[in-house]
Amino acid sequence: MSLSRTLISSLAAALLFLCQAPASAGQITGFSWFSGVASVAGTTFSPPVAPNNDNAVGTSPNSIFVTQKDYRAIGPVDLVFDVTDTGGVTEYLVMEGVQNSTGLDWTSYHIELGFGEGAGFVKSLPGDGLDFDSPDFDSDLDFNPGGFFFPIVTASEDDLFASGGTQPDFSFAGNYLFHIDVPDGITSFTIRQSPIAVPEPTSLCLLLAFGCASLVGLRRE
Ligand SMILES: [Ca+2]
Ligand SMILES: [Ca+2]
Ligand SMILES: [Ca+2]
Ligand SMILES: [Ca+2]
Repeated sequence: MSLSRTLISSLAAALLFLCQAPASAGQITGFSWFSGVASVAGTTFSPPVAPNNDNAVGTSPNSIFVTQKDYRAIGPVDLVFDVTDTGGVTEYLVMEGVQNSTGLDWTSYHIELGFGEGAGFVKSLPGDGLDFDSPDFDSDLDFNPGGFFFPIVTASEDDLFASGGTQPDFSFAGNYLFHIDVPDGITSFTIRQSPIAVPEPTSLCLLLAFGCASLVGLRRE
């Protein structure tokens, strides 16, 4: 067989394979992350074992695993996922480990859905199909987006606020868990996450010092 015929045969076989490859709705095909305040390690995802499982009750067997996000300062981390568009809504369980290396205690944690990253981040709209298992939130066996540090969760379609506790400086939680619904009609989406900290100790000291100085000033008048 000549080289050109071999090449054509190989191309034909490759095209046949691509045409026969099964497509899954909302299948995640790529991942990247953006942040000026943190590092992200060990992110894995597999083809969904149960595509089009919206809206199944209970923990989704489709999963995204982020081993660790290590925050060095307060600010957002944008996890951007590429997805295929094939005809349904697939629900994923997102599992993350979160390290606080910011030098500050956190009082709450905010997770948002949207598109793009950094200054170009655009919030997901109500009713666009991309959501935190809204409106039923019926996969709440693991509805624990703030790990064991934050037991109180306020959920809406595109926002999760976890609070009611403190994640101390230099601590790690390996069980940030939440569900997302990934629809058709998009080529990518973003999970933005931001810790919220108590005021910096230096700022508090400055405020206290300013307050004391003011009182001294008042007493002298
Ligand atoms: Ca939405
Ligand atoms: Ca759902
Ligand atoms: Ca939904
Ligand atoms: Ca569900």
